[in-house]
Amino acid sequence: MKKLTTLVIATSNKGKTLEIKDLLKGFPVDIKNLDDFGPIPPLKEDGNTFDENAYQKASFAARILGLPALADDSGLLVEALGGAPGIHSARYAGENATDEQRYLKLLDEIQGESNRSAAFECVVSIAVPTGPALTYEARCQGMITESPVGSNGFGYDPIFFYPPLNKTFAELTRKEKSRVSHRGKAFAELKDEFDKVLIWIRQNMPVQEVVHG
Ligand code: ITT
Repeated sequence: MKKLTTLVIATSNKGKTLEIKDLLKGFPVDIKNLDDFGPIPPLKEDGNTFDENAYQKASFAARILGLPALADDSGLLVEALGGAPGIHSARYAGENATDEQRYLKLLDEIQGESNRSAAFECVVSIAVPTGPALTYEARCQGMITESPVGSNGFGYDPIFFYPPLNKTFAELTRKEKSRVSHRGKAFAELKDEFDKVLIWIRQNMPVQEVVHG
């Protein structure tokens, strides 16, 4: 039987993990979570761009685990807030805040604002332990609602209205969201060239030393 390439999903966000697993369903990779490896140090994430953060998370996990790793750095850019929370989306309401606390804070910040334009951005990085990485990125344009609507999805989904479907992301099924979302679009590019990605991973993985005892 052909051995599958292992790919570690380097995220501790449960909502993201569910979407990524669905997006990669049927592709010839053996998907592992960080939980499959017991405790590892927290992923470092102190870059100035989504790109830098996605690469930091993927390469850190790849180096520590000795396996190819995929990380996703994403966030919400609100026009009326000059692009905030952007790369600070996860920590917008403090370190241990809940998704609800984050989106309520955002609604509070833009209360009364007529410009509700916003975009989700997503950068996906696939890294190998030796350093090189592949990058995919995409955006999804929408509007911030006046109040939360819907209970699907995660993060800022209840306040992100997607005009083409006349619904918030939290009113869409996972499949519907992935068809149009920032993450769905970034993964569509990745999946389009998945054969090449697998070859790239195999060529860039360090050769394992076989020790005969
Ligand atoms: P990892 O770094 O462990 O992957 P994280 O939650 O810290 O998880 P990010 O640094 O990428 O992830 O922060 C993204 C923030 O934006 C976080 O608050 C998410 O909940 C939110 N977010 C990302 N993608 C989203 C989506 O598709 N829908 C709604 N909110 C999203």
